[in-house]
Amino acid sequence: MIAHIHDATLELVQGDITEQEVDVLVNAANRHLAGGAGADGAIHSRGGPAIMRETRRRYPEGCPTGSAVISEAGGLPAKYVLHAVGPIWNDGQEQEAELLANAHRKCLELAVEKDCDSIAFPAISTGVYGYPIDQAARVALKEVIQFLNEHGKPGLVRFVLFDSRAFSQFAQVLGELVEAIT
Ligand code: AR6
Repeated sequence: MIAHIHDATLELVQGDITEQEVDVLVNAANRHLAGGAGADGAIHSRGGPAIMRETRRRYPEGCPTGSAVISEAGGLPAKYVLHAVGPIWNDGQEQEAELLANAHRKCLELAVEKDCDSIAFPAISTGVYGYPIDQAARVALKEVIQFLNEHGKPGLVRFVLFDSRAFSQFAQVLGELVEAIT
């Protein structure tokens, strides 16, 4: 599914984040940048140890929730990996939406700062961190649409949804949001 926001393209695909040929891949990381399961496990396993070496050296304190840090992409088909730390879901009582939106915005800011024109996000926080997928989709897509409306770039923002349920939830929310703004 594709939507055009100004000159930029917002795209939803079902697939594996590590297979995306874009300038920047976003990782769903943890505050310690310690590696883990899910998208994080796949990125480190396919990207190789150079990624962890760089994050350990540059970010020994890790990364706060709601933010992101950048590293090289090792063997992945991208220039950079952005390690974004989404919130752990706690019934929506702990500023989860704000933190999730901030993590997306920080990734977009870093991509633009590095002159990267394409970026792929997984559905941050919706796996191990338990964020309900429909609510996460609304927060993530709204933030991206707002950023593209304000900045007109990156030229391609792709959400890579791992399974058909996540894809259909994102597609439904994107349909509603695009209808609301056109
Ligand atoms: N490509 C795209 N999406 C994926 C992939 C993949 N290869 N693998 C899983 N997903 P998660 P979180 C989906 O758990 O919830 C890690 O251990 C998955 O189905 O990767 O932010 C970190 O180290 C889900 O929809 O990230 C942290 O400790 C989405 O990616 C913690 O998990 C996010 O699931 C972060 O939890």
